[in-house]
Amino acid sequence: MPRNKFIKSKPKSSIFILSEQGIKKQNFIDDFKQYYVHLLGRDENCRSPYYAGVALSQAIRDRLMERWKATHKTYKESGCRRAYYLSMEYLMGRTLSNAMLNLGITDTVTQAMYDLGIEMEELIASEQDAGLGNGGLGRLAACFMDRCATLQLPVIGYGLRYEYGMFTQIIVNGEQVEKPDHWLRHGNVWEIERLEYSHRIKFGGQTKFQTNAKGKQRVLWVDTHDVLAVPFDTPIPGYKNGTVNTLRLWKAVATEDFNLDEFNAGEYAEAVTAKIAAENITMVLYPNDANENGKELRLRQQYFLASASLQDVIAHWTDVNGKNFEKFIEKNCFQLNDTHPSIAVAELMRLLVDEQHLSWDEAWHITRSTMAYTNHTLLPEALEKWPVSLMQRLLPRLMQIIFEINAFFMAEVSAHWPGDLERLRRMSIIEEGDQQQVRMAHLAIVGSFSVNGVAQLHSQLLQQKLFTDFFALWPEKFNNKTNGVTPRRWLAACNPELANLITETIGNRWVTDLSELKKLESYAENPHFRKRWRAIKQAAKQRMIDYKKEKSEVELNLNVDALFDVQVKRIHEYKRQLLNILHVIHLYICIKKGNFEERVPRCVLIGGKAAPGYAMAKKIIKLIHNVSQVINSDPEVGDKLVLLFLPDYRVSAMEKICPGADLHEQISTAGKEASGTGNMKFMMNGAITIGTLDGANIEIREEVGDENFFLFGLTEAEIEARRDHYDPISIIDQDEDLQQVMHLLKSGHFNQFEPGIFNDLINSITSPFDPWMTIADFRSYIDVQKSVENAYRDQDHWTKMSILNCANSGKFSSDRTLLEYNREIWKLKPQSAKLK
Ligand code: JN2
Repeated sequence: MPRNKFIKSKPKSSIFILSEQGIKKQNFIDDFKQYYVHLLGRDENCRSPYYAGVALSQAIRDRLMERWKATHKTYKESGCRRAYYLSMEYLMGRTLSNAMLNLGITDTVTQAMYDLGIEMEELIASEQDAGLGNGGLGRLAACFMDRCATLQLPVIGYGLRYEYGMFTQIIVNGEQVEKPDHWLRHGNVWEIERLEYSHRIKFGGQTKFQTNAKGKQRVLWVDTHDVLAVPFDTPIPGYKNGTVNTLRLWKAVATEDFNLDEFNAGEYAEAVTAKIAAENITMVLYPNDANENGKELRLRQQYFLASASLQDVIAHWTDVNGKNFEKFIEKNCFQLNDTHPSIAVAELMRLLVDEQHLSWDEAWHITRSTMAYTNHTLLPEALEKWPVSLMQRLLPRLMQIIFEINAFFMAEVSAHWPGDLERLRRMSIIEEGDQQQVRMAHLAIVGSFSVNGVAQLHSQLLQQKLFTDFFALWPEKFNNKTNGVTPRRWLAACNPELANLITETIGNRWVTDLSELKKLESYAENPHFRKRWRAIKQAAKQRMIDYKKEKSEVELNLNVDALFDVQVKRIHEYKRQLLNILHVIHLYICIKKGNFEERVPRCVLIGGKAAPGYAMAKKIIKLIHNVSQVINSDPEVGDKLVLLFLPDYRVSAMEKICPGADLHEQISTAGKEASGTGNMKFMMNGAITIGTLDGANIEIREEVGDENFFLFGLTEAEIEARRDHYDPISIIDQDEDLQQVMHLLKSGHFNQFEPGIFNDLINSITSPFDPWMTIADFRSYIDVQKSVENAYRDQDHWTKMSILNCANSGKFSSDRTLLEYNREIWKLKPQSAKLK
């Protein structure tokens, strides 16, 4: 698409070059007033902090614009190699405070607002979370965007601009009720619509073969129902480095002619219905976390993302290089965030063969050299499969291409293992059966040059279990990239008190080089430093208490000296919130029996959303609620034990929670949690982990040392060895504490007026087929929880452990992760953008 068509001749003075807006306090005050009064039309009678927040965001966005443009120009002029992150989810959270931090203007702006009598905290809190993601995978994508900009890597994030993000969770009588999150209702100051870069996406129709004058056969995809993909760009500022990268989210819009055809035929209602169907594609984020549901609309979303993003890259390429694709491989790389965008493998083939007229072999070489795939789960129920019949109807050309890719691939496998039909069946991209299905992970592996897991154990299990055949065929494709999180949001911004103490002690280089935190280690021995550390931790706990009390209708017995024990994440059986509850019930029994002397008061906080269709997860929430009602209202329990469910857990809630946590629960069944990233955020903020040998826990423990990590439970190998003779009933029989807990649960003590509601939960954990083997880990969990208390009683020692956790969290910065992605997969050169 030609750019800037409306400019006919080369102008003498470019209308596009503005002088940079100042970042002095007075400039902010002026701009703020300008936006508040003139753009938004508000005056002193407006009491809502929302509009002030918008006015300030506008003023800050202006300051990003020049840098954004300069970055763009730098990338363009250098013709550098670029990577594209394709993800169905970006869980960005709030933008304002992060933007100020990265521009280095937090103090100036806070002061400017103060002069105007405006509380910065309130403005920050008035911003909606951009909740375009479910959990780990979506938040990781957001951390990666931040880090790429900080490392000055030319990476564009591609995703979908959902009108409705992750639902808001409210709790009614202990049950989760989902409320739609219409986050765009009041507009979004951070995005810029770029109609000029729209693309057309095809659905349905049929394919036709055509032979051209030279006798070459081509495939035409015709009679399609097209939808326009319109990009909305969000600036992603690097940390104080002048770079501003782009997150490009696609919105589905009905094409005009498509509507007009029907409209002209007098079918007005049909035309409107078709318009709505088209625009439905980006209406809502699927809230399924790690479960696939196989809905047609989801496949539409996936193809929409893949096609729009690839067309965008190819349009940019042909703009500069015409039809010459020789150097395409050198300059481009696509990272697939799980299999959700993996239809991109077939779509790139289609674009190159059908539209750019490359040969199959050339196109396949390009595809296989530019695609890289990250897997984020080992759970079989989360592995995507699409019925061939659905794909044939919705994406007929893509289905042909997938069959063709598979035919070539099957030939490759046969050549490697002649006559091994069983292996062919296992490895095929097409799963045979009552209904044929496309295995998206196989498509992703076959079409990529790199396949990675997100923690050492996870990557190892991918190679040894899930994808063993593929590993045997292409060992060189497989690699590990342990996850990381951005210390800017997860320490500098969310815990400024601790961040200031760290900076005061070891300087500020840790913000961009987290391994610097190691220097804190020696201060762990310093009593004065420990005292200050503890005071900050206590203040954070107090803030959490105040926040909670403010929101709660009932009187809460919260004590700042209690051990704050936190588990916040999606509710899922494999994450074993149930194990946590069994422990809480055990403590409750101890108190009721008068066996609580010598024990430490504890406040257990649990938060998280359940997928709306996941009945067991919803029951777990109800159980937490009911247990907490019994415990929290029992005067005999008092402040010895408090259990709280935190409704509507999301990014901005985590920012409040992680500074105040003492203990963090990462207690999944070994081998089930791919990595976990909450564990990294808590570690940075000086919480100590109680956890199994699962996901990134293993590496966290390696970094911080056994003595600063509370380990319990079976290993992955032990879990698997136990499975076929697992007998939870006999474990219960042999453990008096567990017997009492199960007895109380079964007796209906926590559901006196709701008989039988927890039977499913009880049956699942007492079944010999319980995949999560909760009962198997009970004893070691309870015992280690006791040693947690012993450690906590010695506050000085605990503080030392806390400091050491923070000091050794350097590995878990997304800087390290991205440097690895870049060194081994993307191979990009950092580009330093210069402002004129
Ligand atoms: C995921 C993995 C994940 C999914 C999410 C359907 C499915 C989906 C599929 C999302 C949807 C939406 C596969 O559980 C792991 C964590 O251990 C890990 O830390 C993070 C980041 O690597 O990824 C999580 N996986 F509609 O979120």
